[in-house]
Amino acid sequence: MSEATLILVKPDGVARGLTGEILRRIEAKGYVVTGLRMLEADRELLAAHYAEHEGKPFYEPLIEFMSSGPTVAIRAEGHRVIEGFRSLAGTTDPSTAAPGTIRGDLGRDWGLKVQQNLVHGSDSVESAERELGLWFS
Ligand code: D4T
Repeated sequence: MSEATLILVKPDGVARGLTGEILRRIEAKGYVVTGLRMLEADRELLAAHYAEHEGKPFYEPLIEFMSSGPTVAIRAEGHRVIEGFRSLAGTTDPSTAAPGTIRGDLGRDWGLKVQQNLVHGSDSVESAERELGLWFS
C-alpha cells in the first residue's frame, strides 16, 4: 500500500533557489510527486500546522519566518515515504544534520531565534493526513 506525506520547501529554501534541488532529491529517491503548490502561508494556516509548538520559545519566530515569503507544498507518495523523506531531510539542527541529507548538505545555522532548515516533512501517518488537508484543501 502506498503512503503519502506533506513536504514543505520553507521560505528559506524557496528564497535560496533550492526548490528544484529539493524536488530532484525527492524524485531521485524514487518517490512520486502527486501534488505541488506555491503559496504564502497565512497565520491561520501556520497556527494550525504548528499547533503542537504553541507556547514554546521558538514559536513566534517560527510563525514569522514561515510567513516571510512563499512556501512550496509538495504531496509525495511511495511505500514508507514518511520515514524515507525524514531520513532524506536530516535532523532539525542543520549544523549537525548528516552530510548527504538536505539539511546537512544545504542548510546551516544563521544564528537566528528559529532554525531555518529548508524543509518540513510529516512525522506520522496521522500528521500527514492532517497536514495534507491543511495545505491542499
Ligand atoms: P519540521 O516540523 O519543520 O519538519 O521540523 P522538525 O520536525 O525537524 O522539527 P519540529 O517539528 O520539532 O520543529 C518545527 C520547526 O521549529 C524549528 N525549531 C524546532 C527551532 O527553531 N528550535 C527548536 O528547538 C526546535 C525543536 C525548526 C523546525
